[in-house]
Amino acid sequence: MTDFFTDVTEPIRYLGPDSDEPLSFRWYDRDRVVAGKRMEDHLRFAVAYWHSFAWDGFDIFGAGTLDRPWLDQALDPMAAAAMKQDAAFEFFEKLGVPFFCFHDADMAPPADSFAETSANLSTMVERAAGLMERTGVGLLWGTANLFSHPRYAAGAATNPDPEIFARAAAQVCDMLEATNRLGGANYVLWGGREGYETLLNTDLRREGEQLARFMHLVVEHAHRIGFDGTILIEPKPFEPTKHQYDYDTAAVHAFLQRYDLVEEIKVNIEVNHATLAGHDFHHEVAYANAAGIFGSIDANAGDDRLGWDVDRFPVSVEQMTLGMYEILRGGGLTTGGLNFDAKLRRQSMARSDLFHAHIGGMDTMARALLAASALLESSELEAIRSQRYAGWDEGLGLDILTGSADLPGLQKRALELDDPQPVSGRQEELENLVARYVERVR
Ligand code: XLS
Ligand code: NI
Ligand code: NI
Repeated sequence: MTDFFTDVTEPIRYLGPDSDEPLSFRWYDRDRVVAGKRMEDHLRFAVAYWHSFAWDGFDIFGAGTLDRPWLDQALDPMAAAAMKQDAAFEFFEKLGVPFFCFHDADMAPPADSFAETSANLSTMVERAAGLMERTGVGLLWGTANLFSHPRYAAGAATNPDPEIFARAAAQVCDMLEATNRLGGANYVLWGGREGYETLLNTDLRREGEQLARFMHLVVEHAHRIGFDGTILIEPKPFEPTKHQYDYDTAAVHAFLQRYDLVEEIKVNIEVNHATLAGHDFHHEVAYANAAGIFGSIDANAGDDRLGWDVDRFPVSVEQMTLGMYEILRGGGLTTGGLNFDAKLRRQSMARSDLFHAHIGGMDTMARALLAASALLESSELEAIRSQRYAGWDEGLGLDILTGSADLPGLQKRALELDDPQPVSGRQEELENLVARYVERVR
C-alpha cells in the first residue's frame, strides 16, 4: 500500500456512540443488522472521485488550497493520474467504503485528440480494475463530464451544433463501456449544461428532441453491450446554466414519459439540488417513489443562507431521516447507493480532513437509517396515513375511482346527505412523533 494518508494508520473502526476518538465511527457499524439487512448493504456508501481527489480547492475567486500532491501540475499527466488512483484506493480502503463514483475526466487526463483521450481512459480503467480487484471496492456509478470543456459551453446533447452532440456521444460511449467493464451498478447522466442562458437564442422544441434522442442512444447501447446496471438522470434546477431541463424529479419524469423513456431511466437525487429547486430532499425521494423512478442518492447538503450548490457533507440527522424514511418505505436502495457528492471547505487543507468529512457524513446517514427504520417498523406513521385515506378503499371512494360514479350522481347524493366534516391532519403531532424516533435512536 502506498502512503498518502499517513495520519491514518489503521482502517476506521466502529467504536460506538460514546467514542471520543475522532477517527472512528460512532453510528456506522457495517455488520449491524437493521430491518433484516446489514448496514453496509442498506447504505451502499460511495466516495466521489471528483470532489475528493480531482479538486485542489480552487474556486471562482482563487487558486487551489488543498494538500494534494497528485494534482501537482509539474507531473506527467498519466503519472499524476496513477498517483491519484493510488491515493484514492488507499483512502477507500482505510475508510472502509464499498463503492466509489467517477467522471471520465477525473480518472484520466483529457488530451488534444479524442483518440488519445480515449486511450488514456482505457489505460486508467484497466489500472482501476486491478485496484478494485485487490481492495474489493466496487463502482457505484460512472459518468462522463460533458460540461467542463469549452466545446460544451452551449450544452452537449442540446448543443445547436450536431458535431458537438456527436463528440459528446463518443465520450458517453467510452464511459458507458468503461462503467460496464468495471461492473458499475449504475450509469449517471447529469445535464451539466443542458439548459439555456437566454431564450433569445434558444429553440426549446429542438433541444428537448435532441436530449431525448441522446438518451435513446445511451439506452440502446447499454442494452447492446449487456450493461445490467440502472441508467439515471440527476435533476438540478440551474447552475451552471440559468435554467436546466432536468429541473427536478417531476420535470425529469414528464420528460421520460413524453419521450418514451420511463421504463429505462430513473433518477439520481442530490440533496442540495432538491433544495435549490425549492424542495426538500424528502419531497424529491417521495415524488420519485410515487412515480416509480427512484434510483440513487447524492448525499450532501446545502447551506440555508446560500443559494449555491455548495456540496457540504451531510450533517443534519433530522433532514436525512425524512429522506431515509421515504427510501425505506419505497423498499430501500437496490442498484443505487449514497454517494458523497460533497466537498471539503476550502480551508480544510489537510489530507486527513477527507476522513473527518466522510466519517461525519457516514455517521449522519447511519443514524438517520436507524431512526427511519425504527419509525417504519413501528408503523405509527403508516397507520395514521392509511387511516386518513381509508375512505378510498371502499364504498364511495372506490365508486369514484373505478368510474361507477358520475357528476350528476354525485350531485344527487350531495342533495340528499349532510355536508361532510373535515378532520385534523395532525401535522404537529406527527412532527413530534418523528422527533421522538430521532432522539431515541441507539
Ligand atoms: C453537479 C453534479 C455532479 C454530478 C455528476 O452539481 O452534482 O457532481 O453528480 O456529474
Ligand atoms: Ni451538485
Ligand atoms: Ni451530484
